[in-house]
Order: sequence, then C-alpha cells, then structure tokens
Amino acid sequence: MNSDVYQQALTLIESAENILVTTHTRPDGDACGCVTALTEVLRRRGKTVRPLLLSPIPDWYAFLFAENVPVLGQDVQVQDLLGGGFGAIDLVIIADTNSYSQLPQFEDYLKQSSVPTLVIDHHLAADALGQVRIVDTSASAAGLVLLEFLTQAGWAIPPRAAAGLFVAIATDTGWFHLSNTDSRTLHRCADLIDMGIDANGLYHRLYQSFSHPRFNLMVAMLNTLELQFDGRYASQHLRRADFERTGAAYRDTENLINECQRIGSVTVSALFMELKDGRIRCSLRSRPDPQRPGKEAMDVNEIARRFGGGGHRMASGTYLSAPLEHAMQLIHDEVARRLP
Ligand SMILES: [Mn+2]
Repeated sequence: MNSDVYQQALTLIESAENILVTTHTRPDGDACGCVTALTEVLRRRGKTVRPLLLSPIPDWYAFLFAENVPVLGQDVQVQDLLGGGFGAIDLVIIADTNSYSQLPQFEDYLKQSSVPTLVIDHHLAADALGQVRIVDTSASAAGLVLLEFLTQAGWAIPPRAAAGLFVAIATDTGWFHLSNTDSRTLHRCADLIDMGIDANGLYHRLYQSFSHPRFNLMVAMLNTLELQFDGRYASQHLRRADFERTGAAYRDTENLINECQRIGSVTVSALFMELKDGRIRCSLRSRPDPQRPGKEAMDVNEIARRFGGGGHRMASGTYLSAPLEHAMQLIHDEVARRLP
C-alpha cells in the first residue's frame, strides 16, 4: 500500500475527535470484525468512537462487540446523524465496502454531509467513495487491510480488536480454505495468534453454534437443491414460509450457500431468498472447474452487476424485483450463457 495514502489516513484520524465507524448492510464477519477493531483501537487512542450498523447484526457476531451497536433506520435516523442527535461526527470510517448500493440510508447522510470519509476496503473501486481510500483488492479481507494499516501506524491492538480482525480475515477466507488464502493472510493471522487470540474458541462460536431454527432453515434450503448442467450449477431457494415455519431470521442465511459446494461437480451456485418486501435476494458463488485446469472461475460478479448488484468475481449478490420463479430463470439464463 502506498505510504502517501497511509499518511493521509493517519492525518484524518489524528485530527478527528469524534469518529463514526460503519460498514455495509447485511454485515458479515469481515464487516463486524473491522467495526469492532476500529472502535476498540481508536478508543484506546483517546477518540470518541460511535459504531453504527446499517442492518441488524447476526446473533453469532454479537460477542465481538463490547456494546449493543445501534442500527440506522431502527435506533438512529439519518436526521439524527445530520442534526447532531447521534453526537458530534468529524470523521466517518467505512470498512469493507466502497459502494453506495451497500450503504442504504447512510448514502443519504454521506451525500448531505461535509464530514470527511475514510474507506478501508478490499473490493474493486465502485463509487470512488471517500476523501481517502485504503483499498487493496489483492487483500483477502478488509480486516487484513486494516490490520496492516494499524501495524504500520504502530497502534496498540487490544484483545477484542485482535479477535475482531482474526474473525474478519478467517470468515472472508472460509476459515483459510478459499482461494484467497495466501501466505500474507496466514502471516498476519499468525501475528494475531501471537497476540493471544483463541482461534479454536472463535471457530466454535462461529461454526458450531447454530440455533435450532437456523439449522432447520438450512435443512429447508438443502431440500430445494436442484443441480443443472451436468451438476455444475446448483440452485437453491428459501421462501418467506420457510422463515416463518422455522422461526429463523433472514440474517440466518449467511454462508448457507456454501453448503452445496460439498458436491464435487458444482462450480456455480445460487441461493434465492424471498424478502418481506417481495424482492428476491440472490447470492452467487463460483469456483474453478477441476475438469478445466488453469481456467478461471465464472465471473458471477458480472452477473450480479447486470441486475444492479455486485461483490467479487467468485462471491457476489444482487436483488431482483421479480417473483421467485422468474428470478431463478433470469439467473439460470445468465449462468447458461457463461458455462463452457
Ligand atoms: Mn470483506
């Protein structure tokens, strides 16, 4: 990372007293880990830090935070941010996204406010959001970008921040099995283990602590599995009735899409979820085809972008304003066009 950007980021942070820290809607482990790490580290630096989430945090990440983090649109309104009702704000830090579409409502605040914004991210530049951007698309997680910045700054990383950073990196790499797991990732995580984090304890809390409703939701999803194109495309869905019957929440769907990748033939997968507002949330995953060595995985980000969404080449998602069956057909057709 070029040191000019680090220097600009340091200057922004050092000259701020009141810092709002946020991340993308539907916060995942990387998002939550970055928010808790920034909050803890900057408080230790004497800053007043106000973490804010844009949608409710999944239950299994709540332990990362020392407090109940307010949610925009629920506990706090855009007017509070603009009018001082949320307290003074002289710097905004956004982690793990740089696109307005991932910042519902907060986008309105950003566009109406003159407060400087620092972005710490690993996604392809989308909206050139923020005065200063520490964006490294070669990093496996925003948590890795943040950890390297904090290390470079020489700032103390308290235990809760170290745990947050480890969870950020570990979850974005599928606990170190996805193709973004490089030696840089493992070296930095070794540093965190040296700081005393309990990797095994964190794994148990995150992956072996399903609620019964969430487990039942996974079973419902698995029962909808359809394999197409010689087993290369896996499609699954969840209807509103599945959520109602199991008592699971929408946020309980995180990572469930990855289950079908246990099937060896699957190279592309989609999970469709019916939302309360009638839209369909579609998550997409891809991976290289073992039958075609040397060939890249399908670019599912390109598919998501066609429908106004986005993410990464091998993990992306979008919203579709169509009935479930129609949404499934739209994505099916895009997948079909791209399969060799
Ligand atoms: Mn991430």
